[in-house]
Formats: sequence, C-alpha cells, structure tokens
Amino acid sequence: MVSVPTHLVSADTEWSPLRSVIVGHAADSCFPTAPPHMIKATMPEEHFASFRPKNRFPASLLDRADAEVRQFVQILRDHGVLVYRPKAIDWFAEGGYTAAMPRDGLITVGNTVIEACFAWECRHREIELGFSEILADLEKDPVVRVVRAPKVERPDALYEGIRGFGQKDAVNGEVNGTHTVHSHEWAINNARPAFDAADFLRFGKTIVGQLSNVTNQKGVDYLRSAVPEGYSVELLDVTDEHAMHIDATILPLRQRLLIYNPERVSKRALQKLDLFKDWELHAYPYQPAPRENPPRYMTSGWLLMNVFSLDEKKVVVEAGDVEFAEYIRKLGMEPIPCPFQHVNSIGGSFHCTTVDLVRQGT
Ligand code: DAV
Repeated sequence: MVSVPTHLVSADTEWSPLRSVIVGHAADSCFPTAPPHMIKATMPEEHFASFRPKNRFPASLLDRADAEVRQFVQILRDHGVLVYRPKAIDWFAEGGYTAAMPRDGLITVGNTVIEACFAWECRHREIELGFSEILADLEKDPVVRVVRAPKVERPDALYEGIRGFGQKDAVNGEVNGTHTVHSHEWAINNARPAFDAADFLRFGKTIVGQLSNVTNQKGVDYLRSAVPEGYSVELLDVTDEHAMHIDATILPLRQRLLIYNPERVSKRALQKLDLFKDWELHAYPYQPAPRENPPRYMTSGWLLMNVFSLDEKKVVVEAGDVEFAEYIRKLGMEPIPCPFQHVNSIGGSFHCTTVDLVRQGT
C-alpha cells in the first residue's frame, strides 16, 4: 500500500506524507531538574515544587501515558507508517527526564538528523541513552548524516550573569508568582550553543525557529552550520517571555496554511518572513480550556496545537480537543482523535513525542 522510502531519513516539512517516525516512551520518566530561575521562566507556577531531583511522575500516570502512546503508534502503523521506538531507560537511576519527548532532542533536515545542544543539563544524555541505537541504524544508509551534540564541559556557564541564577529560594521555598525573567531577558546567556530542536519547524528549505529560554543565538548559529547545503534557518519574533518550544505557537497544517497562537506571535511578525508571503495565516480563535486532571505539569493549554500530521489532510489531535478538531475540520483537515492527556501531563503532545524521519517529497 505504501511505497518503501528511498532513504532512511528524508524530511523537509511538517506536513508531507509521513513514511517513518520515532515515537517516544513515557515509562520511568521523572520530573526534570534545572536551576530555579529556569523553572520559573518556563514551567507552570502551581507545579514549581515538583521540579526537584529524583522526583518520579506517578506510576499510574506513566502507565496511562504509555497506553496512549501505544494507541497513537497503532494509528500510525494502520496508516502504513514505519515506527521506531527508543530503548527503555530508568530515568530515576540515570538522573534524567524522559524518552517521551524526542522532538526536543532531534531534528531531521533533509537526510540529516541533528541532535539538540540541550540547555538543561538533566537532558544532556537523553539522546545517547535512549536513541543512539536508532541513530546507528539510520546511519547504515550512506546518505544519512547524524550530527551529535558536542560535550558540555561546564553546564552552569550558560547561566552565569543571568538574573535569579544562584539564588537558593525559588523552587522549594515560597514562590510569590513574580517571574525572574523580564521581557527579552531569557534564562540562559550566550556562553555556548544551546538549542532545543522543538524551537524549530521545517518549511521546505527554510527552517523557522525562535530564541527562547532554552535556545540562544549561538545555538541558532550552530544549527545553521549543521543543516545541509541549501537550507536556511530564519527566526520568528515571538512575544512570549516564557518561550520554550515553538510547536504550540505556530502550526503549519499544509503548504500555505498555518494556525498561530495570538498570545505568542503576531500576524505581522509572521509576515516579516518572506516564506509566509503567500500563506493563509489564521489566529486560533478560542481559548484553550483549563484542565486539572491529569495536571499539565509542564505546559499550557496551548498544547492543543501540538498535533501531528500524517499528510496534508490527516492530523492526529487530542481526543478531548473537540473544539480544535472542529476548527481545523472547517479548514479542510481530517482530524484523527487519539487520547493523549496523560502524555500531555508529562510535558508534550503528539508533535513532542515524535521525530519524523521520512516524509515523502512534494
Ligand atoms: O504551551 O506550554 C508546549 C510546547 C512543548 N514542546 C506550552 C508549550
């Protein structure tokens, strides 16, 4: 039914017909840790205290999350997609976070896979531990290039001089709700390249990204030097001081159709990029509904935009996001519902939990 891909890695967009993909695992995930000023800059205030070392997510939550992931994987396989799964890792023993969010750690550009230079130290070994066997398999194709992140000698160098860094108070003490990060002052400096892959999206030969609390200018320059010849990286001006990952800010559904989060980016900022000159750009018109159970420990309700495209029509959406599904249906899309609220709880949705490896060229 589905043609065999020519190469093991080949993807230029977020929406072309999907042929193969990595899907993460939720099992044994722990709350990530980072300096208090970073947690305050990026995580929901009511959960600050959870981001402490060796704090496991509840086992029942992770079981449910993995059941949701299995259902998602089945949807992908039913559509003829080849699915790679990472190695099971005990993140408690390793002192890390998760194998559920590989989007943050890997980006495919053409035939190249690039590993993120994570800002967060607790994630530095995530790709090595969980995903290096997959990467080694992909490299068996001589066309495929895997660019591994350089080793970080002094993780804290990224925080030196940043307001709030080195203060003992924040995460476990009283948090009064005032964030230490002010507009245009991110939680990291520019001492070394830092970027999360999820701060970037692919639009053909152009990659669109943002500076954020985990991505600095050196990280952008590093990515520019790592992408294959002919690709460029452009930056979008976002208005979100809590920025961490662009995949709940803009959502390209197909060539020339994009939904954006009006709380984080303006149409004007989008139109500053030549790429979007002939695109339909729609501000998502509704407010995401609040949710207490399961808690969104790490994200906002805008995670509803973190969907995953099977092609220019079919897109996997969270089963409870009915209003969103109806909205994109009116735009000509065919939403495929899948329950994912327990995965959402630990930090992301369908886009976060995947790394698309092969999308059929247009
Ligand atoms: O809305 O909290 C989530 C993005 C996850 N990769 C948000 C951003």
